[in-house]
Amino acid sequence: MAEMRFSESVSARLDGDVLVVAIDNPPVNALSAHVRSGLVAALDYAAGARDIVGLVISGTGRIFIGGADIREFGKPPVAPSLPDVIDQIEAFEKPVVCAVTGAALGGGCEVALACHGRIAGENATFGLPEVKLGIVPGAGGTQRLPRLIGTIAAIDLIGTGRAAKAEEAVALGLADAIAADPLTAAIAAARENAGRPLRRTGRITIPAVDAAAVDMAEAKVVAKSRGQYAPVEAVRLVKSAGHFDLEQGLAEERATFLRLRDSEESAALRHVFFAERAAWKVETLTDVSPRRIETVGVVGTGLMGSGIAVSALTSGYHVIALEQTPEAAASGRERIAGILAKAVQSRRLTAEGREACLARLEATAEAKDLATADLVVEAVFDDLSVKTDLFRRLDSIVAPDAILATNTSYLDPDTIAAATADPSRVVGLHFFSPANVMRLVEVVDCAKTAPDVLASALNFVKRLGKLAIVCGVTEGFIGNRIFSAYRREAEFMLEDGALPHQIDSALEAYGFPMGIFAVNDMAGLEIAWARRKRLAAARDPAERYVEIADRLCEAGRLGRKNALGWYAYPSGERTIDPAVTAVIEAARAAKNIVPRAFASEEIIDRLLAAMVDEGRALLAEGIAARPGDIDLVMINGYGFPAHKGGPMFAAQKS
Ligand code: T1G
Repeated sequence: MAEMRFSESVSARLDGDVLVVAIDNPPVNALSAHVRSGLVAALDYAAGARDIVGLVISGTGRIFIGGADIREFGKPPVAPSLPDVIDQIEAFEKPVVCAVTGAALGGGCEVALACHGRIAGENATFGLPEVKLGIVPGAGGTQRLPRLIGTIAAIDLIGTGRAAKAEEAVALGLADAIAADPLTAAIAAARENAGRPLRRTGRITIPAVDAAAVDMAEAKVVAKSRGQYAPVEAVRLVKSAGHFDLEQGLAEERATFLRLRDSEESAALRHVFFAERAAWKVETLTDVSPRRIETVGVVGTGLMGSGIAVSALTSGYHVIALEQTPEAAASGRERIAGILAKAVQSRRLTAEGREACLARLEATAEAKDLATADLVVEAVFDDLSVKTDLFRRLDSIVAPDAILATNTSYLDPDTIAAATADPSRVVGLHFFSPANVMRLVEVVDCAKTAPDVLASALNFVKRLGKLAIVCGVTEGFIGNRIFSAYRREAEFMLEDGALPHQIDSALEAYGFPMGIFAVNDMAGLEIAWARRKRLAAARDPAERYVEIADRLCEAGRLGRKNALGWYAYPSGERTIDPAVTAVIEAARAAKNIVPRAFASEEIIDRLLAAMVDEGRALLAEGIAARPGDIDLVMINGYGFPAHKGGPMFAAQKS
């Protein structure tokens, strides 16, 4: 039978006596106004057609439904509203079954929850990621999910926003079954249920649970929320589903959703969402084809190199890890195998996955073995002559079209590139440690980097599942330049009257997982100390310079590794150390500074202002392309709270 069209994005065909509705709204099948009206039109048609016994909802393309259309937020609402469409699905007198191929997210998951049956394709995922956008589900998710899978599991999924894969969804009771051909299975299920009493999710009674278990699940979400409202509100709504009837619960959910949708937190997280997508769009790269990368060489298997190797292996690349001696190569291989084993332990990788990774790994002490690499990333000691020597050698070993990447943090990649015969194939890939965990990679577009080399580097980072931010050449790139400015300002405040723990607790209350001094202690104080000593001769004597950190290092306080830094760690716990306070007081006295009190708000304002000034300088110099890129660097590399949108976004708000 011919195709029926219910709106520009919703069509249907008849499979015998079942109406099979298809949503086609690229790129992610969001629930835009014409999708909602199309679904209602299809339901109305099926209700009036006597020979139709049931209905199937499916999505064309790789995503079932990606959720509400985020671009409609802030615009006047257009009827029918999603909650109305969903109520109509649940109340429909004929069975409605969804065939979920790909992701059912947010409103897409809520559509699925309201159906009378849910068949998952093998690649299906179900998730309510709203808290990641600073909102709560707004079309019944917090009320229907606990009815289907229980309060505890619903708190976990909604509170974290994580998606469940098909097998987990079936185990939880979120999906009824997995089918290789979900459409055929859903059609059969609709037909089978015709004329029978339907299982309406909203009518299910939530099984009673132990209050202590609920408290524990809630505490887990709260602990991770870092001061963000949405997860806490989401948990409250899920819990309330046990006390309210559906109608009351939906009304409370809607009210909370509308309140949070207009919140600063949600505006910040939406900014982050769109900035993440914009980051990949590099103007100079339209119509540039990337080179093929299958085999990745990693030079150096220390903490950084082994992390990069693991990341490449788990993303399907062949990896050749180079070390200086066969012994070092063997222990590098062991280090990599160790990280993979931990990933298996924490269930991020299967045992077979680990075996497959190890089968794709070659560890060698022979540089010539890198001849087959399409890309070589160096992660050796950050010393200019070490790196230039290495690049000179690599240049004559790898194929002429292979790409050479440096992971330097502070050296000039243009100088490193100049050691090669063809600097156009050199690019910077600045990973953050531990590289198998941290999502951010600054992709450094060097003076001579060819466009297709830059495009290949971006493609590589994308396949690693990480976030690439393109940046120009400058000392410290985007992140470390801002971090230095922010650290300098924090140290000015120490001299002016604040103490490390006051600054750290202001930052932690703002949403950073750890304050700047605690972070420095973690990273170790000696690298920055060595750098300050190196730069001392060139420093302008008129420039304000805080010596406190130098005094601490001279006193042998190098951070967590020796249990003494900005804090003391007598039993591993961070504690305020009067000896540090004494060093700070002496520094103030030496400069005749009369200390004054700082409120948390002023601390944050000054640190933000320092970040933003440096950010503006980076934009003016053309090092960063967009304010959003700077926000993403600080969020993903330096712990800036995503729900504040990053420093550039936060400054624009205040
Ligand atoms: N609305 C509008 N545009 C969207 C969108 C959405 N929900 N999701 C993605 N896009 C755009 C995106 O900006 C990009 O555009 C393009 O689609 C491809 O995206 C009532 C309140 C679905 C897993 O949070 O997680 O439902 O840059 O590059 O890697 O309770 O997009 O090409 O112009 O990310 O294949 C809940 C958000 C909404 C899902 C696909 N849903 N999206 O990933 O492609 S709130 C979400 C994603 C809600 C109800 C409520 C991912 C994806 P452009 P992409 P992808």
